[in-house]
Amino acid sequence: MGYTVAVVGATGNVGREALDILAERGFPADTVLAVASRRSAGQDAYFGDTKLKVVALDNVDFSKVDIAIMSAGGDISREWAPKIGAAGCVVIDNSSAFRMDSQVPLIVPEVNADAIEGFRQKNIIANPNCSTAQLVVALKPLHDAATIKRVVVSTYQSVSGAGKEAMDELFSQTKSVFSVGEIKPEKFPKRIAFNAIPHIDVFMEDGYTKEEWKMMAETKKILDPKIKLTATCVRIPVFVSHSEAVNVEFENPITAEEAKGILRNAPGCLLIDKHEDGGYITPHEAAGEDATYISRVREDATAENGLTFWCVSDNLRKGAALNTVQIAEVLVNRGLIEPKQAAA
Ligand code: 11C
Repeated sequence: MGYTVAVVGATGNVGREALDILAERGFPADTVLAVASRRSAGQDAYFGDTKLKVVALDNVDFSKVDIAIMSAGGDISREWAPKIGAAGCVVIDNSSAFRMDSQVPLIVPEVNADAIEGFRQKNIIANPNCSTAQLVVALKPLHDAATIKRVVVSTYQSVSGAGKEAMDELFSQTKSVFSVGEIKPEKFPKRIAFNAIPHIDVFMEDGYTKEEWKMMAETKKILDPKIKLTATCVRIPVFVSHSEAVNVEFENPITAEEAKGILRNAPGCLLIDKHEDGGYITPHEAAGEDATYISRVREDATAENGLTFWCVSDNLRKGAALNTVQIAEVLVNRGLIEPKQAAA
């Protein structure tokens, strides 16, 4: 007997990707529900080749559902995740609503799968921000080898992180540049076509943006609270995949060759690093893929034990939907939940 899984936010970028990935990886589900707002109810969604009718969130009896993967935004999660959890369904939440809650584990399976045990407190597990997920996958094996003291990261983030309308805005602005049409930013604070915007999410009091703050706070919670991290997050005109330029200072010596050897064998990482034209990964090539790609690993001569590298991953997959499905797999593979239908 398999599990009953609900994907909440099934019509959004991440929800559609989650349905695809559940099917691709053969998740042991007997029943998959595509769930969204009342406005989207009745639309079609696809679980592999199976067509599903989207059902409205308030019509689902979550006491009969084993796992709910939620990607419907922070407001919906804040309202619904506690209710769904209280109904006995484990919520894997992709929003930022519960990430810093001490009773909610924040999980990247390659990094801190053992922390998942804490989910029983609220029946909620949080999925990190996309730019954090790929970063910690790359940092974890290096931290184990030489202990990270400080990280300086600059991101180059795709527009899909901001949703479907943001992707449409890049598309229409790009066409408008060549057809003399007026360019009016709507979703983004400035024109995104042929531009770079150093502003993602809201500003905080100290001048950082919330996206930058999330990278710092989530890395501490997932990997190690002692790691110091400063980030500059930038939106660029790319549809899918976030890129990051990462500079790391370690407690102990580590050479670029040692780091490459470690990253070559690290879970979730794929090292593509040749010192020749095209011997590195770009966002275009990472889109649709599961790995966190690492390129351009080199020693930083300006720091005592410093390394610099380039890291790229599909923000809708490892940064969101894939990570939520991997968390669901940890629950199942470790026998932490049983299908309710079997219990009935
Ligand atoms: C972006 N990283 O690229 C954001 C999207 O906290 O889950 C994800 C926001 C979050 O705009």
